[in-house]
Amino acid sequence: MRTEHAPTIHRADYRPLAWTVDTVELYFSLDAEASIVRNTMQCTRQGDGPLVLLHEGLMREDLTVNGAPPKAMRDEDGRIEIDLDGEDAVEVVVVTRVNPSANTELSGLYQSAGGLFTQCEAEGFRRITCFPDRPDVMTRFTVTLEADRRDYPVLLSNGNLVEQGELEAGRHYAKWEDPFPKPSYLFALVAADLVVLDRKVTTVSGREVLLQVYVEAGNLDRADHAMDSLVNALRWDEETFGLELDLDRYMIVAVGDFNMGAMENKGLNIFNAKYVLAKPETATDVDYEHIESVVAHEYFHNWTGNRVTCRDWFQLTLKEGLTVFRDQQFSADMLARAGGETARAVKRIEDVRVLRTAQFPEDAGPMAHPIRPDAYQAIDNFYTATVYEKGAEVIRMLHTILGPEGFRNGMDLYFSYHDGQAVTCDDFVEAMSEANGVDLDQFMRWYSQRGTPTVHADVAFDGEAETCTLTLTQSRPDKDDEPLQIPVAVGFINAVGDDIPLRLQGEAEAGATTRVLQLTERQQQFVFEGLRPGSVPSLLRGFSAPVVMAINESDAQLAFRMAHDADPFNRWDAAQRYMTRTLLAMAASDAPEVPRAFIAAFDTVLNNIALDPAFRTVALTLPSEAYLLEQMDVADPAALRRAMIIMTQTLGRALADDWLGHDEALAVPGEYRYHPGDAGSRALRNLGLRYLCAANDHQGVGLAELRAANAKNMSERFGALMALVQSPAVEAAQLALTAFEQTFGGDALVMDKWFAVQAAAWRWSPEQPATLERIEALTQHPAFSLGNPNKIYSLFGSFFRNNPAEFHRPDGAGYRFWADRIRELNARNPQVGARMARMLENWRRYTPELQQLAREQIEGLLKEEALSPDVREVLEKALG
Ligand code: B3K
Ligand code: ZN
Repeated sequence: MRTEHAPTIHRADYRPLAWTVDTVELYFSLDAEASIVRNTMQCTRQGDGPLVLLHEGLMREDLTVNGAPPKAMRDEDGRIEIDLDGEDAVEVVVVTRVNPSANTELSGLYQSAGGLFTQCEAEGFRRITCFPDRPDVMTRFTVTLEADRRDYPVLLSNGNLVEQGELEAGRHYAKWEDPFPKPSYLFALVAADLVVLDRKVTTVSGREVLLQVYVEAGNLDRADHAMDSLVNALRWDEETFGLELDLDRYMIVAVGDFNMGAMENKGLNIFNAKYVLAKPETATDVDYEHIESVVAHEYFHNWTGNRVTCRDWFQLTLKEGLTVFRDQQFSADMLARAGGETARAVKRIEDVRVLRTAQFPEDAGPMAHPIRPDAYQAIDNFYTATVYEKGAEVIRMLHTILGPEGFRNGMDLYFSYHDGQAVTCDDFVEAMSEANGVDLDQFMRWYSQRGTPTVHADVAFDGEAETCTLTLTQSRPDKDDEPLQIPVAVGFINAVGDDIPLRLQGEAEAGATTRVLQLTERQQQFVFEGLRPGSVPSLLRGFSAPVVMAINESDAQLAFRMAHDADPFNRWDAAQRYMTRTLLAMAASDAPEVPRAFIAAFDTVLNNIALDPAFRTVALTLPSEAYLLEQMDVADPAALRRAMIIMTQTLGRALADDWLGHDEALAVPGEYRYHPGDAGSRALRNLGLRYLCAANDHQGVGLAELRAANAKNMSERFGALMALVQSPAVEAAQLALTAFEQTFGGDALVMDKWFAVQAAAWRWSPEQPATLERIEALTQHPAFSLGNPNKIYSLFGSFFRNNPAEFHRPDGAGYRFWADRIRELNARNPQVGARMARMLENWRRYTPELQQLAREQIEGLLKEEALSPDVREVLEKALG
């Protein structure tokens, strides 16, 4: 492991390399303990300076230039520089030895369940061989894999299989050629004992291509949904963007141990098994939805990321923000196709919920950075919600500003200019600008601003003239003198709840009911004609920009919009605002109570059967605690938790008959199918069980017990289990957990859920054991393993992230537990360790007592000598 102090890398320091690699031939003699990698590179000069090769933790056995040891070579801090004065082209050969079984970081070549896999983004390739391991070096790869046939019957790499055969001593080989030049981060290999699901499809231009999903033996019955998702993604990209699959063969491989979700390696995507495997008995509706979107995301990278890649890692959002936007649009289209426009709106709501829960706090904390950062120490720390989710919102604003056609024209121009290149975010925005003849210089500020901007709205009616002046004022936390271009979608609702056609001053007649205003100055006024006082504004419809919209609204106005806003996103948002203010007031009160008017507004939505169950579910789900804590002046997890408990119990008790009635009415008959309509019904029933069980309602608990034991699909089974665990019905919960464990103990992915639900458990009464004690015991469970990232995320991640009141315990035990886990993970898997380290980065937001306890732990960790750069960067920034 690297333990030195990592230097800070600055975006402004980017320089092209003097040498590039045109072709590389890799020969892997694979073995779990000692794999030999022979790397032959044809390098050519493209500027002045030495040839640079990067490496990390490698045993180097040989290095030659044109067949001889290099004459002038320096090798320091993982960087080899070879002076080659007078040369313009050389052949460099490097031989290295790597031990996949000892690779606990899961970066580079590593072992999982007896198979060998790679993960190279961002800088894992240098852990396999010495190479100019940067995205701006694009190379044609030929790869030969040689391994024992019995242990590793399947040998895969990028591109097309050109040769395979038997060798002596039970070994065999396969040779792969990737016709497209690519950066080293997209290299991949797999050598494992796997089974495969094949499907052939014909692309839009009439080429037949082979799609494959590789899984462990016994999991073939869980691969269909991933395959269907892949086919849908392929079609969607053809139809929406005119982008076709460029290879004859496209493979997805599921692996049990993986640091993140999945990886878009050219033609050979490697996936966390969690985002591949699904069947009704083991996967929930949410799992199905995630699989569809992650499969699509990686597939879409083939054009946005692989064919056109990033010049340097600062440009990460060029591929990630754009590809998240594309996968969001794809999922929305898929959902709408099956479930209508509400399903599309629910998807948008879910995406914004993620943004507000994960990205807003990040943007207000010590790791805040622009979607294109200016500096980093460990690039792996910058695969963030900001780069991904806020990055996607920035692309969405372009889509809104330019319209779908203008956006498509911009994409076409982008590919026509940059196919096969490694480029920057400026190149992308310039293509959008040129294709549309629109100046986007001001828009470009979104790439360098950090912190969530706020737009204040003030509405003034002139009753006599029947005009309404909407004054919008923007402020940004970093630089207030450089206003952003912010598209603000607005509507107005009349007294009976209908949307009003809008006429802006100067327009001859009224037009659409939702208008997108372009806010480009610090303050701007927009005058609407023909609007009566009392019309209710509905602002930032569809969440048209990643900002906080601040407007004074009474509870009554929020309740009105909850019931009538024609924009489903804003209807949901009105509910969120009402819930947020109510919960915060309760958290601040000595005798918290849920106001009656609130219950009535909630009741109205619950019983409005004209609304899809999926929509009612999101509208009636309380905001996440992470989001709520962010809204408190001083984050007080204990006070908030008390309010949350009273709120859930009250809504369960006061509306028990309604919940029970809907539960019965919404039962989904027949075989399980993944369909937004069915999923919505199941979700509303699950939500009902949560409120009922929280209130310890007899009938509700009984229903949950039955369903946890007998439901035919995991959505209902797990929904019921969660309702029991998240309730004062301690005994029923324990019985259900034990039964669940007996049924699914051998299924790693299902057990991840079992760990997660316990880690997130609230304490409903002082008699209940503390969640932390439970977690400590669970670390000894045979299904738990520190080497498996999914287990870390399930047990520890869920606790740190989703259970603030138990994590931020007043005695500091949660923080001590956190620090011990960081110590262990830092040594074993720094990427995962750094992610866990980030869970306490916003410690300054908490009460003074908690701050003191958190600071002690962070300072204690920073005294450790062997901190990885990843973990160190996070902790140092946290301490400021
Ligand atoms: N590009 C990968 C993420 C790699 C993370 C490296 N620490 C997955 C994705 O965004 O598609
Ligand atoms: Zn991605």
